[in-house]
Amino acid sequence: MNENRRDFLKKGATAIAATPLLSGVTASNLFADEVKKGVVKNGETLTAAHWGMLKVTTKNGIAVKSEPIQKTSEIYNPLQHYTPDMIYKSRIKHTMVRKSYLENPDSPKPELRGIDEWVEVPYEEAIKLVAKELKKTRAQKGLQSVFAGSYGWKSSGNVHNSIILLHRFMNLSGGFVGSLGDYSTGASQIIMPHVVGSIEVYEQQTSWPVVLENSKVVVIWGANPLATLRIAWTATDEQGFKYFEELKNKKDIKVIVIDPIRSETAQYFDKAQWIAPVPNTDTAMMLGMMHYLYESGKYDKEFIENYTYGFDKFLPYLLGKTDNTPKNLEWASKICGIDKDTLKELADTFVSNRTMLMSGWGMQRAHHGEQPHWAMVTLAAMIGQIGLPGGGFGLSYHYSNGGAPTCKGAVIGGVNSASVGKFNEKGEFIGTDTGEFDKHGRFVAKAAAVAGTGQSWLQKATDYAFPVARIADALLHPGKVIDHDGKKITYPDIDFIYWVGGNPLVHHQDTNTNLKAWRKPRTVVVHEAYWTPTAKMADIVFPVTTEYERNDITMTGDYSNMNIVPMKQVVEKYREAKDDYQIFTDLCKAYAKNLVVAYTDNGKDEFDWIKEYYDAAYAQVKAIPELVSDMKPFEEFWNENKPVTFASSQDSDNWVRLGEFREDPVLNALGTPSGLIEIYSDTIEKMGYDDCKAHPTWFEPIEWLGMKDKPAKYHMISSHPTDRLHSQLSQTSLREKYAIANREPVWINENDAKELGVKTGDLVCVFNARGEVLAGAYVTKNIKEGVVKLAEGAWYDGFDSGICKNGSANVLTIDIPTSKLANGNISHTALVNIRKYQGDETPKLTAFSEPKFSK
Ligand SMILES: Nc1nc2c(c(=O)[nH]1)N[C@H]1C(S)=C(S)[C@@H](COP(=O)(O)OP(=O)(O)OC[C@H]3O[C@@H](n4cnc5c(=O)[nH]c(N)nc54)[C@H](O)[C@@H]3O)O[C@H]1N2
Ligand SMILES: Nc1nc2c(c(=O)[nH]1)N[C@H]1C(S)=C(S)[C@@H](COP(=O)(O)OP(=O)(O)OC[C@H]3O[C@@H](n4cnc5c(=O)[nH]c(N)nc54)[C@H](O)[C@@H]3O)O[C@H]1N2
Ligand SMILES: [Mo]
Repeated sequence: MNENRRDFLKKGATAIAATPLLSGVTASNLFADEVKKGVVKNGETLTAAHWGMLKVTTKNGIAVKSEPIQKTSEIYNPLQHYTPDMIYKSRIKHTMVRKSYLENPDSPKPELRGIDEWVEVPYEEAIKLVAKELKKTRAQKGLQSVFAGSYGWKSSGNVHNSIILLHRFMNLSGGFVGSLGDYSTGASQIIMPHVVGSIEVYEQQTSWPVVLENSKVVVIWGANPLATLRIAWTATDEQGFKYFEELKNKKDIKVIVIDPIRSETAQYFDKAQWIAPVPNTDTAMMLGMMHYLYESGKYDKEFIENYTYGFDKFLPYLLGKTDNTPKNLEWASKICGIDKDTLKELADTFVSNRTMLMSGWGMQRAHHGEQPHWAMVTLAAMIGQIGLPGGGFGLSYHYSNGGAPTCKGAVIGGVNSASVGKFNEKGEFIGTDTGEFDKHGRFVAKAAAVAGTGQSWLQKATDYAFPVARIADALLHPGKVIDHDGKKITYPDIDFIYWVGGNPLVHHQDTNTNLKAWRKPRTVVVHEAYWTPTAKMADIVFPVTTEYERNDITMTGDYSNMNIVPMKQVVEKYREAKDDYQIFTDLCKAYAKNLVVAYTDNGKDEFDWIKEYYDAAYAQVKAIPELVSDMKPFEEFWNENKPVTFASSQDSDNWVRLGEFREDPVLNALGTPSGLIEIYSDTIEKMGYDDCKAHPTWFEPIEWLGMKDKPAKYHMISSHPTDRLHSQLSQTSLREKYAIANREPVWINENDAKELGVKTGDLVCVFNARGEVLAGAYVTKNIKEGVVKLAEGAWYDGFDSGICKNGSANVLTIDIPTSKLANGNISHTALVNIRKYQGDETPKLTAFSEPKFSK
């Protein structure tokens, strides 16, 4: 999985984490006896999840209650209250193997995946089976046939990081094919480096205190922070909520929300102006404003002159010299559906007030998703406030507490993915490119191997890594050559999939095509805690512990890096569930002699790792006097049941994104070829792509409301779910609060609903040429006419009938790339039809039930 996603944090983390791993301290002397290890049978235990620092109450060893440990704002986060359900509902109880696979792994009837019966097998037998079949695949088909990119949101915790643990196992045991980029910002993270020299989407934002003091207008453009800030990649500290609450209380800042949906955020800012464009037309809307600013001479000529490159080469397009179509307000208005006076007024408001354009990522998860953020940066450049306090653009205020000032403190390291193993002719593990056994038989990894969790895991398979959202295409079309950001990539021939910490049968677009793709390889292995659709589509499933059944450590933030939290085991391990770390440790033992020594770094258990990361951070705090904190020695920290909290510095409170560039664009040049903001990119021009030109361009999406001969009537937006993290928390009783007709709700505009004869509470079919789902109608005026919303992440429930009974949005989405440049997914580009469900009997929901077991 893409690790530069979390780069801002990792730069520090890897540097610190690297040191102790080299130090040759033995596992046994790392551990102090006084640490309290057992679970508290009756009482409160501190842990953390993506959705915050949690206090979980146990009674007689059973988790009964879960609450946040602190309150940073009045904004309620329901996700924090369902830990008991996460421990006890829809769990996988035993190690299971699909019947046909068990009968004959060489001819396992992959077409029966998802429909076949399951057989319970002893854990040790399954371990041997996986080791054997993995070795077989590598021997027969090469390492390029083993895919372990394994994208997903897993759980918090720096030790039990299932995906890195998988990469570590796959690397040390011989190598694998990984993936590039992520689903979140597939388009932006590739285009932004060409435009501003950095990925922007995971970078620290102009600090909130600066925004609150200086901005006069805040535009929340295609973002829903009241929902998306309920979680963070590490664990949220809810600083984002605190600042959005302060924004609401600031009477002198005007808030504008631009979104086809009047989201929870738009509703929270009840005085905000709500502008609802036709989905996927923001680029046209922005071009219209740019045209107006240019023609009226109101744009900042000096900024364009001094800080940008290629405006002159973009102008002929803007003015219509190249295509006879001036991108004026009339033109824009026809496409985006906002009248031209409103567009003009918006542009005037932006240039005449200190304006912060805060954008989410929804609009770049669309066909030609490279364009809206490029257009936004260009618009911001014309407004001329980039690098000024409270002005410009920000692409991460809605995510993981972006803009919360970074604290001055130490950073906790994490387990790394090591590098590719080597074996002797007897098949014994003898070391890696960067690590070897010393004369005492201890494995010593050198700096290169442990320096970060970056792309080192691709070493041998680099030629075969492909953009993450091309997975189904790659499975279906081995050998196909695709374009990607100026390079050519050849798909590998995948015959073995190993997935942990993600739910690809739910997260990937066009489920019916995806199902076909997943029925191609010979072997699919999955570690899951729950019977998710991905677990149901596997051949071998190992039940894993949840984060509440093991010990770990995490930071919070992610930008703030505010706390270090002990994640303490809340309850005993559920049934046969084992930690991912345990399973990989056992696989190492079964796979090759000595492999386990390298894998466990000479026998470390979870506490050895936790203490090692903590101690490294502690040493840093002690060595650098400015890093003041209440950090204590590990044993005290662990036993105390409290987080360590760091404070921000004045520097980070006052930080302005691109401020240094504005001060001196020569000395602080951007990482673009010109060193300036590139409105025109010669690099992209040279690629010669027809679907991504050298400047921001309006392209018609493959499906949208303004197209001729629409294949379906409504534009479906599959937003991130407010009451889940993707598919996580689906099976909890929180679902009862939002499900309609016991299905995922679909938002329908009241006028559309009238025409359809549908009212709130009705069971409806949402369908198009790609598939069909059942959903519960929610009729509202909080969505633009012609647009419907079906949040992503509902567990797919269509193995038996082909129709998803649980409203999984991706049954309806399109699996093509944003463009040849970025190959991002286009989740938010899809037209659908709706009709009221007509059958006599309501199909029974089986999304959360166990699959068929063989007697
Ligand atoms: N239509 C549509 N589709 C989308 C999107 C969209 O906007 N619209 N958004 C996309 C985006 S941005 C993303 S990031 C993806 C998210 O897609 P995913 O990250 O795949 O979604 P999650 O539901 O978080 O899946 C994580 C899984 O890991 C499991 N898990 C948790 N902890 C552990 C562990 O310790 N070990 C193991 N082995 N497993 C564990 C959980 O039970 C869960 O099933 O979805 C993408 N899909
Ligand atoms: N509660 C919760 N929080 C989450 C997640 C979750 O699953 N649950 N997922 C996390 C992850 S992995 C990610 S990547 C982020 C995702 O963060 P985002 O990508 O920002 O989230 P989305 O919900 O996809 O889209 C945000 C808003 O964009 C709007 N939108 C969609 N298309 C368009 C368009 O064409 N134009 C305009 N103007 N607006 C549009 C949607 O209506 C929505 O309100 O959220 C993170 N936070
Ligand atoms: Mo994401």
